[in-house]
Amino acid sequence: MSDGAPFNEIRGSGGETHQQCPEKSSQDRDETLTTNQGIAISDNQNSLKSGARGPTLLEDFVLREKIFHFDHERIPERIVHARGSGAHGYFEVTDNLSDVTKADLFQRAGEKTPVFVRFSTVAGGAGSVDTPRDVRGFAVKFYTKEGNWDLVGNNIPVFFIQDAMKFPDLVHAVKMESDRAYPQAGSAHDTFWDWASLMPETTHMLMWAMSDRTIPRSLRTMQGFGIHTFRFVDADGKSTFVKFHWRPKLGIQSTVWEEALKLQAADNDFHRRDLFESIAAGNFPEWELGVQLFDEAFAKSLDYDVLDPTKIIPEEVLPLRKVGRLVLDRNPDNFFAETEQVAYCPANIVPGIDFSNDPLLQGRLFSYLDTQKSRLGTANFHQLPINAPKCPVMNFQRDGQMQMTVPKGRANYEPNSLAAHGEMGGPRECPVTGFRTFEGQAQKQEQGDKLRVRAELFADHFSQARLFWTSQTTSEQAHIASSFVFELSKVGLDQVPPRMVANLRNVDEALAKRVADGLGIDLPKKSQAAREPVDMAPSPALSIQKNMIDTVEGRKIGILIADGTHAKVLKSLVDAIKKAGATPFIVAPKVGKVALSGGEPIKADGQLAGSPSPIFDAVAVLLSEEGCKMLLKEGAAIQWVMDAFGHLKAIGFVETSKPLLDKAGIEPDDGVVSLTNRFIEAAAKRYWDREPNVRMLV
Ligand code: HDE
Repeated sequence: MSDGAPFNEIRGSGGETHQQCPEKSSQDRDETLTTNQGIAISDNQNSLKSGARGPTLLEDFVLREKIFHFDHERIPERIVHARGSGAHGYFEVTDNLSDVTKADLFQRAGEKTPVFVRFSTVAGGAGSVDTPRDVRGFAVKFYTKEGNWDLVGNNIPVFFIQDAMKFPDLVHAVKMESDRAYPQAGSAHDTFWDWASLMPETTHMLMWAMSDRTIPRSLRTMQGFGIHTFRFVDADGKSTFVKFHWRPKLGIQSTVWEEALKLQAADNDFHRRDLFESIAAGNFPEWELGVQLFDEAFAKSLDYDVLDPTKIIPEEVLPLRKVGRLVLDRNPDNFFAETEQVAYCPANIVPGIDFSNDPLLQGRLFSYLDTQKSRLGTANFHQLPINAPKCPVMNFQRDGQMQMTVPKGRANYEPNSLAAHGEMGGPRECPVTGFRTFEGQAQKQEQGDKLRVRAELFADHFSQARLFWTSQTTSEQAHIASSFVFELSKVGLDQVPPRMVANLRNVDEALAKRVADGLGIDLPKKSQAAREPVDMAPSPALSIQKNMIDTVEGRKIGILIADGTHAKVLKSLVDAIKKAGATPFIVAPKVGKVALSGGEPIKADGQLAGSPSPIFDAVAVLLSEEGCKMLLKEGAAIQWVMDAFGHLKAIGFVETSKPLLDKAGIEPDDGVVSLTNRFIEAAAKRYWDREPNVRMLV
């Protein structure tokens, strides 16, 4: 049924109920429901029976096919990064990179390459929530003219481990515990901290994980990183090391922990919804791609190893070169076909890009293709529309389950002499344009005996954890210390928190003391560092708060109204919000019809109980004296204002709403403004200074 007309219920002669398409006795073939074999279906309501009350017949191929297909709709979820949200878009080069790479996609400023991006949480299952404390995946598939390049990164520039050998242990430890199957999507439990505290190389990443980086406000306001050192290779075969950085145009924004917790209750799909709605509304999320470029000599000059994925190169030491922008401008047509079936793989690279010897990266090169065969069920998953390159694919690989292509001729081997004798000979390798692994001198030097070891500088586990700590604002440090306390307080194994705090003493004594105090345990003896940490100059680029952009663009502002709210005031606020590039969302105790004073009744966007203030970036309270009086007795309204205040958001109000603010215990500060005033300007910020008045952080 393409016209969406309702079905009529018709009584059959035997009293049986069935439904038919109204009016139409015949219709276009391309509108007709069919089986998978293309057979037109006459009745999609009733199975075939022997008599109206008789048994269903095995003969009913329409029913059997429908149920068979339904039975097999689910596929295995990803072992990690199972919950994700994706979007289509493009990458546009703004600065041609031909001086360092021959990769075709970077050659011409202004040129656009189509992309599909998938963001994900790591630990939770596909049906888990969007806002746990967790690292976020940031995977980009570039459909270049030279084949697919996948930059499969995260929103944190370092990783927990240095060697792929430890990945299954990390994932087993962090995912739900294997006997009890909880927690579903978070690291605050015994096995994760037991393992992490025994693995000092995790310390740098733990600092990031305990910071506000892992509770992003939206997927649109996260940074992304390729993490590993990769190589660019130019047309002459010269190699330059490269690290990739995505920077959100709207700046980084995170939530506060309590807000993230409340968001889980308010909207399990908070990030997915935000991404989808923003794109649908034409507010296209955008990032800038920056690269850090360096050579062997620079790498050797550092106190740490650029092959170690637990290390960054501070931007103040090696600034970013801006090379392009990523814009997401189209939602998937179908979540399963695209977001679920997309298969990223760090081994998908194009000529001009190459790997480094980072032992974590090297292990990843094996894992993704391998897991995708088991997840997608066939070695031919590269033929799915979302995975298929947008350039020709020609080779002699044949057959396999779900083969979608129909190769012609009998040339399925190489070399062959068929072409010379009038038959199709098939494709040939090309030494000029084909991918050649970088063979440089330096690469050759990295050889030696076969050893299960790590390079010497990998042993420094704490210098950069300290660098991260010293680069944060006072408020961010309090968040980190409090997160350690929260997570470790969930650990029931008594040996674990002291072991973790013993490691933290190598990062910063004050941090360790705060965590020990917060947990109410004695300060343990400092753990023995494998290599003594060194002090590094703080890197302001590592702080979220130092780099926030004060703007309401792309944000959502909640407006609480009730019967009696003044129509004119509401309209002027809505207009001002829209003008500033934000989205107004009207909340009322009854959603259907709100009687405004001096205007027509309106329908609200959300009902008060279902639209708590954590889902907004700032709020305004527009109640008449009567409306306010009524809501003074409504816990959800008091909580609405109280949460906005507690989550450090701006609150705009009209004078008649003041009793509600008073009842919610709102104390005046820069972020609490009268609506005649500078509300839009105030809404562009979070009020970190307010925090010590609203919660006890350690
Ligand atoms: Fe992954 N990772 N990973 N990972 N990873 C997967 O591949 C793996 C690592 C990342 O949206 C899996 O198709 C190993 C670092 C993202 O579909 C799997 C190691 C980084 C995604 C896998 C790592 C990532 C994955 C699971 C250590 C940041 C989601 C399903 C050697 C640079 C991609 C799949 C998507 C997914 C293995 C470490 C990012 C099992 C073995 C470091 C964003 O193959």
